[in-house]
Amino acid sequence: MYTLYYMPGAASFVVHWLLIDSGLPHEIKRIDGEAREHKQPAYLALNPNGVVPTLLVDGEPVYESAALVLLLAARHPAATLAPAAGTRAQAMYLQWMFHFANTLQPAFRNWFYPDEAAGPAHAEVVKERAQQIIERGWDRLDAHLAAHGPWVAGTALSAADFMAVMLARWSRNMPRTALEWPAIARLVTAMKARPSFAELNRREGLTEWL
Ligand SMILES: N[C@@H](CCC(=O)N[C@@H](CS)C(=O)NCC(=O)O)C(=O)O
Repeated sequence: MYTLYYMPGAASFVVHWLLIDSGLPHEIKRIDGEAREHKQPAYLALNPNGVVPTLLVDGEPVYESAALVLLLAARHPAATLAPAAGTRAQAMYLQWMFHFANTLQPAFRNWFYPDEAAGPAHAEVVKERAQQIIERGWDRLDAHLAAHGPWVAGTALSAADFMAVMLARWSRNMPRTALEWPAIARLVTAMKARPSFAELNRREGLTEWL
């Protein structure tokens, strides 16, 4: 049994999606962002960074969404969401998961929290730079999918596809959404067709980008 601490549509989205898609027993606990519950001592004891997601794994808290994606895929091989060790598919899977986590996610953080990096006086320039990094990320992902896809790890679906779609979703109100890139749009369409996607949105109470 897993327990996921989440906020609707946040970085917890991909973890929640994998739990549903793989049919893993879990419960969810919604964090009240407005009340800043994620900055209160009870939550900070689970995740000292004060962000979501946190997942209780065998009763112990684990955080960082990308780590949780890799962890769930590794712990549940029957779901076949992690390519076999030593394969080219595994190399692509790990490369893109780390690229998502190290480059795209921090850029989205800057886009959504532009005051954080250098204070409110520099928010506009931070956002501008974040947009450039994100769009360059879509260029690269799109080219990769067109050449090696249709999935992030090549010819088979993996947990990295769920991560890619969460990030694409975050771009929905940006000047250029990820759906402007054709190979990414095809991936998103295929992933959205999974019944788990509708169920996830229903459970998180999300009505946009369905
Ligand atoms: N690297 C972290 C980032 C998590 C993160 O930034 N979560 C955001 C939502 S997407 C959050 O909790 N924001 C609330 C806040 O920072 O106050 C992860 O991937 O788990």
